[in-house]
Amino acid sequence: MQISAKQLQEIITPLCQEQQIDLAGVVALPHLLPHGSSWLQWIADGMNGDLEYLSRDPKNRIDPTRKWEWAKTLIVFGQRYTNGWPENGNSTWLKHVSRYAWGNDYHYTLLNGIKQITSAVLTELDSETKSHCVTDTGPFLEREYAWLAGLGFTGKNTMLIHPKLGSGLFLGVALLEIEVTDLAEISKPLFGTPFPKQHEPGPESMCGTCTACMDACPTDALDGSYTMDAAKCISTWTIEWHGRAPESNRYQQGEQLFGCDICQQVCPWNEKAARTLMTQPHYDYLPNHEFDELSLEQLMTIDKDDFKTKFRRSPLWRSHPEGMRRNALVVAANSNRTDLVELIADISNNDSDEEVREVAHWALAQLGQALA
Ligand code: B12
Ligand code: SF4
Ligand code: SF4
Repeated sequence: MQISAKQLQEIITPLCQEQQIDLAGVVALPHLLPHGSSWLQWIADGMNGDLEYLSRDPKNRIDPTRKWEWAKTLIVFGQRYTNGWPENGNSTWLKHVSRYAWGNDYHYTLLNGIKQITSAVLTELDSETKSHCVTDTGPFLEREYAWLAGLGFTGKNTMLIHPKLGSGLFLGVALLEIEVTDLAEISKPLFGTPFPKQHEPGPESMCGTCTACMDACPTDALDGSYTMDAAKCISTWTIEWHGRAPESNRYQQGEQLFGCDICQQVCPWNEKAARTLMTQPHYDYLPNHEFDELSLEQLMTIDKDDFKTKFRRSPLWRSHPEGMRRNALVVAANSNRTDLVELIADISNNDSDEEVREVAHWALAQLGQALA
């Protein structure tokens, strides 16, 4: 089945508005990825920080038709979760948590939006062709497709940045068996604020001589190659490694409990977005004020059941209860919370998890030095 790009644009525009999705663009498959070899080299160099899922299917990530041989079109979607930085994270809780995790989990909100749009497109076309929707978790180089589809450029902080919306965007994709013709007749992207040229992919990057993100990164994870050493990233430590920051680097985590936004906070494109964007992002991403009263004491001792009740629908779910306890202990040590010494001593003896006990011992040693 075939459909023209203009027809798809007409169908998709009201659907994106309905789902509060800010950007959508199309890539015809198969498509050569200009940075595909750089991705393969990144994996070969072991820059993925033990994130095993990335090395499982590296070639599929540069050609989805290896796995979904019926796929003719990839639509990539972008959904804002912030109006740029600075954000008014005025509660203690919000100050310690990365902006993307203040509200509900985008793995539900954006994915649900993409599924609704895809199914409405197929219904409109009276088509029973195949489709597959995914956000984040599938083997897709989402940022590369987003750039190819005209949604933004790559920054030295490795983020996909839209010149007007900044980098506070989630991405997700839909594979369609439908072929989209006459792509050159529409301006990119298919939906949302155009960026900047028509027809051809925009510039790879618009960073120029700026190095603010590299200079600000506390762990030197960014080297200007538009990729990062994931083993050095605080997001990896606090989210993916479940609170296992390397002992000698724990001080670099500072007071960050979950994720890290430093390389986005300093980016001039995000400052510009914060000055100019007026509309709120999707309401699911507004701060969940139920968490405002949560204290470090509670997080250092949170058990499985309490963790499940509080964080089931939140991105923090990914840290696991033990990871949350470890992260909270590191924050307590790094913020000189000497008032918590007794509780931390108790954790160092009695927590059910050996690694939590080890981090508590470390935290006690740090706080002991602060007291001495
Ligand atoms: C693994 C992963 C991580 C890892 C590694 C991140 C990284 N930079 O590689 C860790 C855990 C550190 C991480 C952290 C975060 N992540 Co993450 N992460 C992913 C994931 C699952 C895969 C990314 C990946 O493949 N990395 C490998 C590198 C090599 O690929 P890449 O990042 O796509 O980079 C491209 C460029 O490097 C480019 N390239 C290569 N060479 C060159 C050369 C030039 C000149 C240029 C211009 C480009 C270029 O080509 C690459 C491939 O096309 C994606 C989802 C997905 N399926 O894509 C989300 C994703 C990238 N993460 C996302 C988010 C929100 C975050 C955090 C902000 C969360 C937080 N606050 O803690 C941080 C941001 C940290 C940062 N500066 O990247 C969003 C990013 C949205 C956006 N606007 O870019 C994504 C897309 C998830 C989503 N669906 O929304 N993440
Ligand atoms: S998220 Fe934080 S640690 Fe990771 S690259 Fe950016 S500034 Fe560095
Ligand atoms: S801070 Fe500067 S170098 Fe880094 S992504 Fe933003 S514009 Fe590019």
